[in-house]
Amino acid sequence: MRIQIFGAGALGSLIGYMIQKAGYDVVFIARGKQLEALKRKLVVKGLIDDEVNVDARSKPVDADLTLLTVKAYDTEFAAKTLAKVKCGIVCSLQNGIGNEEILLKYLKNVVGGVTTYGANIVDYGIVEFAGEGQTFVGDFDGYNAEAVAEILNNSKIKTEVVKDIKRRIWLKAVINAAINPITALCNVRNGKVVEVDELWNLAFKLAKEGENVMKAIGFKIEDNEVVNAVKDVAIKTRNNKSSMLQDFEKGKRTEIEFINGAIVDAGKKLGLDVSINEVMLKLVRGAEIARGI
Ligand code: KPL
Repeated sequence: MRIQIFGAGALGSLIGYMIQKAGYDVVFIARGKQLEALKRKLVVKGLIDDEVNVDARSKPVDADLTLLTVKAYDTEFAAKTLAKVKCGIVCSLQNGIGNEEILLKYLKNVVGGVTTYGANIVDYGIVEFAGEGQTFVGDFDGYNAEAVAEILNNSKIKTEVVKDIKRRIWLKAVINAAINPITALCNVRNGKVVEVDELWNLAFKLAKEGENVMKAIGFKIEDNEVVNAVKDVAIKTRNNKSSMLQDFEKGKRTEIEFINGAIVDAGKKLGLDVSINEVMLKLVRGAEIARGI
């Protein structure tokens, strides 16, 4: 069985490593300096210390399962590229809202996923395994989530099949919307979002706006579930630099439009107040545009 990782960055490389270690045939799709480094070897640090040779390529191949780990703004390009090969089941393990819907425009057998695995790129070809997380998958098109979960669980990536994957994708995005832009704009690690009153006040409002949008869409949300989840994630990942802060530091484009931007779009359509999310969207996107990104 051949498994392809489309977007072998931090998370993709770590997941690919674990699947390869479990004995599957894995192909890593990457580009630029990351691809060149992976062609030499993949180094894993942190919770695991290891180095392996991997099959790294620039273009996708025929596979039984494709795990998609590209940034949300690359999903459309990835989907079009994958449509040219027999990419098998396609499971998104990305951040942000709307990835699966984009995939469905071009591909069949789409599985949605969310993961809280912690992975950071130390340097090209070197990934830090920062924290073991939980992974949830659920079907969007067809009935393949069980097969995906089996492969991931066989690879020691703890995965559960759920019926409410859309809700979980939204919840993760709302949590990211409350933590990531604050950490990026203030240049702080996740813990500061709860430790500094001024920042928590803002995160709380961001979470409440996201919660209102989720409720209006029809997702089942307990009172304070979102706010408590934001607090919990910020505390558990207190020493992490959020993905948005890491992108910001590297001068790379962030996923703000697929996180706060998606909440703003949905909230406005529903006639809800999403003004704080909109401020975050404009500040982060504005900073990117000002830097020519
Ligand atoms: O998902 C994350 C991210 O950085 O994108 C959190 C959970 C905030 C961890 O850093």
